[in-house]
Amino acid sequence: MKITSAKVIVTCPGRNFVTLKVATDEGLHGLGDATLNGRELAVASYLQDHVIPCLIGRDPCQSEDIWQFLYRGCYWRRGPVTMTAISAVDTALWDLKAKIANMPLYQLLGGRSRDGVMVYGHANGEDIAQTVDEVGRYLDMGYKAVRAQSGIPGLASTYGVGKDRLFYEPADAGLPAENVWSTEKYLDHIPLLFDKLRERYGYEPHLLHDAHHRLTPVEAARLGKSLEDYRLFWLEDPVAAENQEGFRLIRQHTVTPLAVGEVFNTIWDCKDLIQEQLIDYIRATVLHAGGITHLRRIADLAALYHVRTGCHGATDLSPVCMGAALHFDTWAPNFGIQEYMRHSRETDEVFPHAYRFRDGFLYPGEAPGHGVDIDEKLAAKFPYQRACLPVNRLEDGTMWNW
Ligand code: CS2
Ligand code: MG
Repeated sequence: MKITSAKVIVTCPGRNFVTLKVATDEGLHGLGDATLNGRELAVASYLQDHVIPCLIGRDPCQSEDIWQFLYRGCYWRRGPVTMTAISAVDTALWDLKAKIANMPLYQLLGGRSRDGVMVYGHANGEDIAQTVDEVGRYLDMGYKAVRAQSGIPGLASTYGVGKDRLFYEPADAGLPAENVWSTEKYLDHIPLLFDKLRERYGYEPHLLHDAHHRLTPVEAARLGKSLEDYRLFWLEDPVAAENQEGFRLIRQHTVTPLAVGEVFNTIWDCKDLIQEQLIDYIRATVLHAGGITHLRRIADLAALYHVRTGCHGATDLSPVCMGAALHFDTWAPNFGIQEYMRHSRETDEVFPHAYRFRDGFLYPGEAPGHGVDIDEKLAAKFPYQRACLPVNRLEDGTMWNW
């Protein structure tokens, strides 16, 4: 079998998605998500101009060798653009291989390790009262785990709080919107939110929170400590993870579990965090960390150190990524939880999929491959629209992490 063509499909059914479709001489095709929020066309160009020409004529079943060719064979390794492109190729090849085997992808990975994939939803509100109600809405839908994000008094906007309650979309402007941030206001507010949440819903639901890289290690340590009584499932991205020594300091001060890694591209980004047991959950994804081939290596390393998986699953990861992630999650022995931000109706229509939500769990379905396809005619009706993530400034104007 040979790869005869590969094409990049860019579509914007409410938000931009980049999809790679790899076809063979035997009439089968495989799909991979190649979406990098706010940098979509950079990946599309990397695929079109540099990667696809190298794929034509190769045996699609040699997914490992193709991965090594694109990673090891490339002098300029790693980085989000390159690794997203490699992920797309790898996901498409695993999809193809499972279709050739006529099996759902999880079977090729080692079969089912669990019945369903526990997911967490993203509840948000302008203030504590609204956020508490929104968490209730998710619990009513059957969710066992909910991430709670609330507006902060005195700040016009913050990460996680959108215009629409059920669909959170941060890339909402043609040029980056400028937000204003105050760590002091945030640190005073968040414990009050979780106090109210536990008061209303008790200790059974899993509650999570995303600090979105905005704290310094000592501030994160303080937040983790002040949330201990509310028993979070995890505190996500407490600090920007470039300087990973910071996690040692956080760890020395708090037993609140830590999750990190949605912006990681390779095992090298998390190797030390995992080996030193500085985190509890690794959030790397099929989409941004080298596809199924590489994410498996990360998960296997993590398993040795009691670190579980908690893949990123925001709306900017397409249903193609979600489908592949659910097969990975169904297999991974050290699976922890899967993020699930719902896609809009238009997105779900462009990407018909086999996965289904029921009572707080997602199920990948039994279709051969990862079970997600693309309706190209419909996709063509939604042309690309430039959209950027916001940036953050402190109250005095200093640039900060968004
Ligand atoms: C996030 C995302 O879902 C998450 O945990 O941190 O909302 C993130 O901001 C976006 O995926 C950025 O593209
Ligand atoms: Mg996050």
